[in-house]
Amino acid sequence: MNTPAATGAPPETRGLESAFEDTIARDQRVEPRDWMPEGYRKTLVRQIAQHAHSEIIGMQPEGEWITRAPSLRRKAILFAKVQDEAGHGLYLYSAAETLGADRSDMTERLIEGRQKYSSIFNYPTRTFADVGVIGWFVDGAAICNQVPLCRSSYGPYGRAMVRVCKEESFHQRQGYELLLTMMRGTDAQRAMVQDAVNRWWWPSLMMFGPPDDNSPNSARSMAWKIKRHTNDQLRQRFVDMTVPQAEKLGVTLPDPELRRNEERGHHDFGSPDWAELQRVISGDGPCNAERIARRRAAHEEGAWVREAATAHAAKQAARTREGAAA
Ligand code: FAQ
Repeated sequence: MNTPAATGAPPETRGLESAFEDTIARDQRVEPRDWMPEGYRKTLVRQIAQHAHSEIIGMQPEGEWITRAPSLRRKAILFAKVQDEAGHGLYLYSAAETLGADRSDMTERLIEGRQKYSSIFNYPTRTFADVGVIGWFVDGAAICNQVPLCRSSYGPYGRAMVRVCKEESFHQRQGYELLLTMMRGTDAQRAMVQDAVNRWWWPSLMMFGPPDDNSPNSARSMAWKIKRHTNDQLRQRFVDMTVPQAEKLGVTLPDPELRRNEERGHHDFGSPDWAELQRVISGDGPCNAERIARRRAAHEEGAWVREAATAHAAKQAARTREGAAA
């Protein structure tokens, strides 16, 4: 890591900067009250805002199936999962607010395409098997990515991740259990599961971000211990974890290059289409326009709720002030 002098910090912040670096070096937590370099704050706001937006936009692909879930049990489970995602978004927006970000500003930036959300939520959910595969792959990838984030150097982010990961674990299991049930069903159901696996496998690998040699933020974020592993390390972990689960389920992962490499103690696998990831990130995926239009409409339709809540909070505050003055 750069020393304060090397970063060109002005003399008045040098003591603060070395205290910050000391906190990072000793694996302790940086808290909102602590001094932090502007780059650290900006990196966190970028990542946490993107993470929060992903949870909120991520409600859409599965949310579409709530009214069409095949039984009351499946409907209740899916409802609970989608509600959890709203909750995750809210914890994460709150964590970003501890860094001075403003929630309505973040929402504006999302709607205007100035802040990102995960590429994975720009793919369509064609059948109910997609709901199971999202739980298995997408929540499974989220767990791989987020368990290390529980040790992220920024306190509010790491703490939010602890609860989020517990809930993601339930989400992953409900998806896998749904797929096990479908695989015990008819040939048509088994074909539906395989088709969903084929469509979601590569986009799920892309969730971990570009390869390490093309990941501009990784080195800095790892030096600050915001990220604990590189994109490729986490992708590998996900593949290793998922292959035996696919075997147990009885589906084929759509990668002819996928095989166990005993020497490395890992699975070798093919390369995702990185040009596709770039297209989807830059707004040209199958459902980008639809997802943002839906989010924009929900935001506009919710304006009256925000206005009413603000007026109510102002009234309560005035009453408290009057009570204190009496
Ligand atoms: N999609 O230099 P890097 C979930 C951007 S939550 C879109 O490698 P970094 C739960 C990246 O932002 C899923 N953009 O960046 C759920 C950067 O652009 P920027 C979300 C991507 O930050 C389940 C640029 O590319 N999880 O699934 C993607 O070091 C089911 C260069 O990339 C998180 O956000 C992508 N896939 O590493 C919900 C976890 N990949 O910002 C509902 C926290 C990269 O400079 C249903 N985030 N980009 O303009 C992270 O761990 C990191 O931010 C990475 C990217 C790993 C996503």
